[in-house]
Amino acid sequence: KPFKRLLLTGAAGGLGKVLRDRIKPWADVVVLSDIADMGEAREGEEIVQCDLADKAAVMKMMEGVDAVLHFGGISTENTFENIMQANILGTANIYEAAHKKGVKRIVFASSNHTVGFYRNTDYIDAAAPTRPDSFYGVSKCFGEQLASYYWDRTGLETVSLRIGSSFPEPKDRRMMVTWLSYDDLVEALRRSLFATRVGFTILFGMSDNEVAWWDNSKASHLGYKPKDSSSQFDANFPDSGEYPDKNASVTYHGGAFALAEVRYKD
Ligand code: NAI
Ligand code: 15L
Repeated sequence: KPFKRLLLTGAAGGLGKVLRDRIKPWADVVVLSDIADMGEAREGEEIVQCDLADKAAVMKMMEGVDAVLHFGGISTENTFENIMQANILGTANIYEAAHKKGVKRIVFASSNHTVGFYRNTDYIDAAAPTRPDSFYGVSKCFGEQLASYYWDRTGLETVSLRIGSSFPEPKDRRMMVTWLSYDDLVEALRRSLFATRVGFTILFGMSDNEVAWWDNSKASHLGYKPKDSSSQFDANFPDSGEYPDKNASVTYHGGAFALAEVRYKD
């Protein structure tokens, strides 16, 4: 198998549960990590339950690891304090430990909310300035900047996968544009882990949907070619034909995250 030890953080989460079995062919041992319970270790698995904000625990968990799929953290908007611990400090710990333990490559589960304040009339690529729509989005921008810094400073490579909406099916009209099927997610990870050189690369995680807001030409060296399309769900979300659309959540790439009422209040 290509890796001896592959670390997956966020293993108890929605995507972590999907990935748990599907990444097995890539490593002798998959190290599964989360702050939440992950059940029993199965064959070829090791389980480390810890808080990513705990630097010593992260350092220990990184021992002997070849590559990291960093999916752990808070995955929607929250207080800055909570985001700071899980996503900002947590990701900084992952990078420092990875560097210290000689990890070669990280795939960072970034998010479309790094650019959530672009509008549905904007078509952007990886060179577009970030426009985060939430503290959550800001924390993902921070993770991407760490990736850039560690690449330039230490040679640790990262693909920042700016995931759109990775669920079994699109749940609304916006997700017809942002949807990333699980099969395409796995393919994006496969390409990100096994492309010869990635340096610091940003890849938008979307399927081959009919409408796109994001241009992946700056990541063409990964050779990622999605196979699915949200068009199979067309009948579920007919276009209203109105402009501007009454459904304000389709105005911004980040959807409802960009709407004022989502602003997190203590
Ligand atoms: P999720 O919320 O289901 O999973 C995240 C996991 O991280 C949870 O199991 C949680 O217990 C764990 N976690 C939270 N704080 C932690 C801490 N301090 N220490 C250790 N573990 C901690 O989210 P989901 O949907 O599985 O997403 C996984 C990753 O992908 C997240 O980083 C999310 O931001 C990112 N992502 C997901 C998208 C999607 O469509 N599902 C879209 C864009 C990004
Ligand atoms: C994300 O970043 C979230 O983790 C996920 O729960 C969805 O909200 C997704 O983006 C999205 O924008 O649809």
